[in-house]
Amino acid sequence: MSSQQPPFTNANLFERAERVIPGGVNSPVRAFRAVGGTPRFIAKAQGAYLFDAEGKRYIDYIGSWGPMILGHGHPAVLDAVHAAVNEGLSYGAPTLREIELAEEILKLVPSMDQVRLVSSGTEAAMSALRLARGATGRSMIMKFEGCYHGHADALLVKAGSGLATLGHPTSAGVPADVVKHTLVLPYNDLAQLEAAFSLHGDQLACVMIEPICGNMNFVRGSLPFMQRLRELCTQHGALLVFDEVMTGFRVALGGAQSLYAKALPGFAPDISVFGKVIGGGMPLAAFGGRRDVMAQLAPLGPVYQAGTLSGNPVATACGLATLREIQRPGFFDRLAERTRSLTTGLLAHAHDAGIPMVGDSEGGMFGFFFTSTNTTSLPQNYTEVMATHKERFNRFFHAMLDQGIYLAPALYEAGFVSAAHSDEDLQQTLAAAEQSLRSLN
Ligand code: KE4
Repeated sequence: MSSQQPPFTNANLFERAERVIPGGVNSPVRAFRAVGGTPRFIAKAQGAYLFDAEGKRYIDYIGSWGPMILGHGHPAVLDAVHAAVNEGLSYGAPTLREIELAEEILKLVPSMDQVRLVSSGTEAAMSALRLARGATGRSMIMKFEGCYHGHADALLVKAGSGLATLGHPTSAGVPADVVKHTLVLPYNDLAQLEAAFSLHGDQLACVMIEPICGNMNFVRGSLPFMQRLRELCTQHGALLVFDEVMTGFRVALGGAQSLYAKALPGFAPDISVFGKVIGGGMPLAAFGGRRDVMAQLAPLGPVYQAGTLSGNPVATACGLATLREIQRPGFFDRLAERTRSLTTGLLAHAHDAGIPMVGDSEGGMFGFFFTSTNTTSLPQNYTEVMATHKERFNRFFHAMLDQGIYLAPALYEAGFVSAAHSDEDLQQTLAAAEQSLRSLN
């Protein structure tokens, strides 16, 4: 009998997938290569849970890498999607719902006067980059090591050998010519920031940054760093682009920028990029900014950007329902409290097991690191993150997975709690963590 029939196992599905899909996955991190083992093929999801092809239940702390802030299958979201589906899947024409979603996003992100909807975070970041270059007439851009802004060529760059040299591609297929305008600096490094701006400031179209970097698991941009970055961008006429694809509507209702604005009155990026939560699990992302900058976009201005499914009526219904739900009174207070209690619980069990661990959380996003020493300080940049204890992380990951706890399968990825995670789910998670951490000794 061919393997096309049940009983499905994760192993036989992975083997079958690898025959027809490169690496058996449609996005590399899903292949578990960083942690080893067999990826779980998910058959369905509900609330805080995923169910794999073998029927095993997992408490889900990936949430589709961020979008599922309400949990899976929220009734208000499903109702909105079902209603939208019945009105048609795609029109390729403007709709009322795109206006409603844009108005909702702009209400929550006052730094933006206008926003354009697209279908993925990569597309949003790539478009924001082109917009910044078009609006300033400059080619050079700056990003930070450890930040990921999707897989547009110009952003797949690692640091050059120094400030004078520009970036090198991190991927085959990206010509050196494409990334020669990209400067890559260490995250949170004030001295290098100053030096780079003194060398290149007046040539910079923009600086793109993850304000809290979830692609280094969980690293905050320090206040002095962010404040100085804002000042230098303003001083040199470079646009500050906040990539909030992961942090937007996740770490706070107004995203990470609202946290920096609280601490630094008047702080605001010039362009913001969103994704994940604003689509509620469907392909939808966005970029927006000041009106004068957005006016550069076609059909108004010379910067071309387009998309067949941009503002798709079903995706916008999903996103709008999600954004409305997260605005309910107390939503973020409860989510932040749950996420914080999970993180502090993990740290407490690690301490009791004699395993060095540091961690942090903001809103519904958290991260933890197995440190190589008994340091209590959090990693501040990519080098420090990658120096954490990978082998311990991987053993912990699998020990938790075996107990039905589904964490991100890489030490540089963040974790996410949803509104559907109950106290019992957190208690079960911490009980599994206590057992898993003891097994690391
Ligand atoms: P997408 O093209 O994957 O929708 O978004 C790209 C992107 C842009 N900016 C930030 C800050 C992001 O985190 C992402 C995508 N995040 C990864 C997880 N680190 C998505 C998971 C994956 O690649 O499969």
